[in-house]
Amino acid sequence: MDHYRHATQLHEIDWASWRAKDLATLLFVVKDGRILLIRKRRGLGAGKINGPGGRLDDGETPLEAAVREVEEELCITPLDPVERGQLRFQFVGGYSIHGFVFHAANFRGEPRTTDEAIPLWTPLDRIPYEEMWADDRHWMPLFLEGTRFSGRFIFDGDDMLDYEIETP
Ligand code: 6U4
Repeated sequence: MDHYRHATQLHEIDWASWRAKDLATLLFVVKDGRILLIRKRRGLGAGKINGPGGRLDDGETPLEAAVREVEEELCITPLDPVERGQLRFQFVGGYSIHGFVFHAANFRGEPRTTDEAIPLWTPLDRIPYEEMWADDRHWMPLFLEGTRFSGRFIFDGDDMLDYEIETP
């Protein structure tokens, strides 16, 4: 749906009826004072640092997709992931994506580099926001303190034009 392809501000969108073109996941393992980030090697945001994740396959729940994407990208299995937030992105041009953000305190296996990602264990006070999507610096602190969040964003390519983040 390209209905909002010209929107540059959140108020131009009827968020009650807004539906994203794609559903996607992000999953962050946080353990021993470090967060497991990746250098993403392909897909949307290739070259950026982010969490492992990707688009849902047909019939998958966000939780199932979140676990599968971590297994595919890093060769580990996250244990007992919990959803902590949702991110709604409208891009200028019409693309849109609704992301579900999961937290896991543990995992099985050893993170490995794959075709899709390079694992980066990162101290919590050294998160490289300048190499991440522009929205991340606004919700990651909430995520790390355990506060649930819901964010809406308008992007033009890599540029974030408008945003709002709500907490319960
Ligand atoms: P393809 O290329 O479709 O095989 P797939 O793994 O399905 O790859 P991918 O990795 O392109 O999809 O999925 C998009 C990923 O990018 C999801 O993990 C969500 C993430 N993402 C997209 N926009 C983002 C943004 N503005 N901020 C952010 N993550 C974003 O933190």
